Amino acid sequence: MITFYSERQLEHCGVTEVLSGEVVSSFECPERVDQVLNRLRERSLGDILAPESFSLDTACRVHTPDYVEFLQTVWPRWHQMYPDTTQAIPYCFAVRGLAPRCPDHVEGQLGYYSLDMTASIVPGTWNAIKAAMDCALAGQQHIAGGARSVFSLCRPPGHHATADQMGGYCYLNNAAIAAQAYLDSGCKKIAILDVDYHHGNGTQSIFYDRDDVLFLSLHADPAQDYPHYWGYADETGVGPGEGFNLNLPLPINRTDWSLYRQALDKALAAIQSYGAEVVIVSLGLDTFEQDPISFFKLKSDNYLELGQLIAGLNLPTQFVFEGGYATGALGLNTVNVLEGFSG
Ligand code: Q9C
Ligand code: ZN
Repeated sequence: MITFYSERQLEHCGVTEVLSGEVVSSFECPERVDQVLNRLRERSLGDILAPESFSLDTACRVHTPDYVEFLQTVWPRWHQMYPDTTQAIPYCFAVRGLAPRCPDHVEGQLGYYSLDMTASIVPGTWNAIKAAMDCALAGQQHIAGGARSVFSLCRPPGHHATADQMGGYCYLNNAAIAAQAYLDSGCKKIAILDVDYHHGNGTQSIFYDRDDVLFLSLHADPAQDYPHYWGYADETGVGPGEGFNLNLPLPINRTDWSLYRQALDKALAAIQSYGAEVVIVSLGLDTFEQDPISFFKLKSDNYLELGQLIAGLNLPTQFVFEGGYATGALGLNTVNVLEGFSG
């Protein structure tokens, strides 16, 4: 299996985030991809290629152009206003009750275009976001060209990003952009299977009123964990999208492989009856038992089986990297999914 990866993705390195009210170092760090790359090379999974540079047209079909423009320009604007700081973090928000008006001030815009405080901006953030998107689109082209599978090693991740808001370490929604590219090149039905520990609220919201993308997510019950406001089982889509959104929330304290697998079976059956032409897997590895910010109990061997079960769909499959913060085992767990898939 070929991997698409660009070193430019290392240019984003958040400094700090707030966890349980305390300021800590960012969990979403460049070391994550180093671990995955090391393991990919060790196990000789396949070539690791740098993607070409794509235009922003497809991104602007799933995101608003003003949001994409904001992402490109926010760092220089912030830096000009606050030259002695090392990162921009949103901290005032267009919360309920306030007029949804986009202000001129960079500090106000950070909140306007954010869901939470975890999407920090440093000088290299845009380069990394753009390179991650390029990996997603290069992977899409590879599958469209006839490959059975591909791994888009995207970082920063994407599945929390909505049409016009960043959050949960996500800026551009890499999986959604790939899905749109398949549709624009003639596919009619795409499934996005999101196995990250957290609900893929961004992907859900982008395709919520559409029937050309079936979105399925297995995740921590939003009543118990981030992203808190989305991910319930009764969110099934709206209008033409009704019935094309499947949330499978799982209890945070007793989800091990056997419980996880039951939900996965439901999701795989739904993909089959939908008749998807391509599956995009939003591949988060934060379901791992040792993940520092999550509570599921999956073990490293379970990821081999996860890959095997996805392969059972017998569909062209694009893996798009999302979360996973137990850096020590992240390479092993990621490559286990890919090897399990390849057989
Ligand atoms: N108490 C991804 O995995 N903070 N994003 C959670 C938990 C945000 C995770 C705090 C976690 C975002 C792509
Ligand atoms: Zn996650």
